[in-house]
Amino acid sequence: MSAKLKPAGVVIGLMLVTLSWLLAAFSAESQGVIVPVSADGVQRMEVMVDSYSYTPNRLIVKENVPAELILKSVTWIVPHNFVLKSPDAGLEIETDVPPGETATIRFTPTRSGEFKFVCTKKFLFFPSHEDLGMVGTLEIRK
Ligand SMILES: [Cu+2]
Repeated sequence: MSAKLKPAGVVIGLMLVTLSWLLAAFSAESQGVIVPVSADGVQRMEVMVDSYSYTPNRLIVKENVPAELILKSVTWIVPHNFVLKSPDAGLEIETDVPPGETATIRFTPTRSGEFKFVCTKKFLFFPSHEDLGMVGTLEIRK
């Protein structure tokens, strides 16, 4: 293969990744995504963090099974975070996701229900990211 073809391959690859994210976002909005259990018994999923969205934005996990969310920022400048405070369900999460970086959160949900997570970042007098739609739902099933 010639070296000239490589950039085209990268572009096509990035387009496919973007397309799969868009499809995930579309299906996530309608019914949510069941977080799969990995071989090590952990419910694990990547969540794309962008301005101003989480993709997928409705995550479904089982209670009393350890979970791990890998938050991947795809922004260049804007910092985000992931905040979910519901101590009665074993959830006390506040994690920064700097631009272009990845943050991993681990928790074990202890109570079924629906819990809202948000980005609480805000720049000066602009609306908060939550107000701009940067919200999601963690659904915990028995
Ligand atoms: Cu944000």
